[in-house]
Amino acid sequence: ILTQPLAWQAALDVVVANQEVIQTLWKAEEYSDIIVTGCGSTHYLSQAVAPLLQRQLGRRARPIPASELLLFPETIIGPGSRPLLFTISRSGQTTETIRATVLFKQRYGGPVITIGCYPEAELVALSDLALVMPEGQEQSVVQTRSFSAMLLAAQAAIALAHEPQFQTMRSLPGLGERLIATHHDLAKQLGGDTQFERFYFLGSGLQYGLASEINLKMKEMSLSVSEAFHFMEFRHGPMSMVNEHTLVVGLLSDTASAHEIAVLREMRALGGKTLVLSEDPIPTEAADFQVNFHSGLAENNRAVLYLPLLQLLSYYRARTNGQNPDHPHNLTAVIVL
Ligand code: F1P
Repeated sequence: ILTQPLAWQAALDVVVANQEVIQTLWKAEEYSDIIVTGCGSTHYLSQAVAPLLQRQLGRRARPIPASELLLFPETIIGPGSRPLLFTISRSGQTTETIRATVLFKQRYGGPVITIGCYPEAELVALSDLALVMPEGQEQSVVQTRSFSAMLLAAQAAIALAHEPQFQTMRSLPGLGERLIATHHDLAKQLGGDTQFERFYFLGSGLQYGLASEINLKMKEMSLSVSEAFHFMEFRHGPMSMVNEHTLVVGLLSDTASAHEIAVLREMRALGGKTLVLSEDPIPTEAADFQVNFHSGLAENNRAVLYLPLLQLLSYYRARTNGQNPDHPHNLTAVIVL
């Protein structure tokens, strides 16, 4: 978790090395829309990448779990549509992702991009363009460094559609180092706080995918009660679970933060504690704990920044619960059928 900024630098280097081919692909007219796919963590990564693609490239983009694309392709790809497939997989060996890609190529024939961490993987061989970062590899079953390196590679590749935005992202490895150094203690304190029995992670827009991923970290590493919701959705039922033993973690967006802060204020009034991650400070009546770290980057480009801290929160919670955070119950690093 702590070495992630090194993998981020590698991710930026891989994107720079493929700059021309990426920019050509973004402008190509051979595809009409984009399907982003993966499994588990890499499906959640797809949920962050698809909104970014749609926002930055102006093309329709949807995140679909690889198993759904494999088993129900006709419910996803409509008649006359000519999609590009954007696959994400740490191992590049997950059966559903590979089979969905093979089916996609046979049936629809559109271009395939993949992001992963293993150059020799089957998925890499199946793709027209592969952005591969061996520096993202990790021994842990749980995806941490790999996830943020793959997210950053996707964000940076998409930012290349608007060159000046890409340039701002070069500061991310340094910012990440600083953020970890300044806020590690808070993650440790909250992860070790046994008053918390339930964790809710809230994020909207592209942050929803990250909230979902961090919820998964908390669940698989520490076996705690943990869920992710879109900010406003949380008020439509799930908030009945909020009590004084609840930590609600909010990942604020750039464009809807007033609504998001209102939800957090409401959760505090119900007795929950809140941890807020944002670019600028928010009113103290909405936050028990705040991580405001002014990066100067737009949400589209900085999303990766807070991940190490939230992974650390799950790590310390796992230690507090007596779990081995590297080896969750019932889980292996790659799921092959
Ligand atoms: C997908 C995945 C991982 C998860 C677990 C099982 O792997 O769901 O996200 O941590 O280890 O497999 P991949 O396709 O990204 O390699």
